[in-house]
Amino acid sequence: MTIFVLNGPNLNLLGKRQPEIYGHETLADVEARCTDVARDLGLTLRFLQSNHEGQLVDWIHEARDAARGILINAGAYTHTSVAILDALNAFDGPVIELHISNTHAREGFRHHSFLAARANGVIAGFGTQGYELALQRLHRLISA
Ligand code: CA2
Repeated sequence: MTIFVLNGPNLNLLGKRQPEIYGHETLADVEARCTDVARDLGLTLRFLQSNHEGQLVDWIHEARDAARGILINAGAYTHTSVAILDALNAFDGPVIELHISNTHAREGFRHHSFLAARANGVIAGFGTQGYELALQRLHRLISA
């Protein structure tokens, strides 16, 4: 049961800038915690990050044959990318959209998500703990 965990632009800087918004954990810390949770749930993870929209689209295409579910923090592409929405629409399994911060408590341009219409659920504002919650939900959805 493989899950793709996709992280979009600038998330490679997690833990290195703006800790008041995104916390102190690095993306490597998040990956380590996700790997522990996944092991307990019997999931296999591919944990990926790119600053490039097309790379994220390519990984979503790859997930069509290689993954049962997708957890995606598309970063700022959440608010701009019809291409990522189209790619997710071509994926058959469950998709959870995740944001570390509560995007609804931030600037107006972060309130709209192009991806939310495709997502089975959206997690926002739970910090990096949201990744664990999303994995638990994906596990439930693909085990049902
Ligand atoms: O809250 C989230 O997870 C976001 O997806 C993060 C994106 C932002 O554009 C979304 O509106 C909400 C930004 C990721 C930038 O990550 C950084 C982390 C540390 C330092 C600088 C940027």
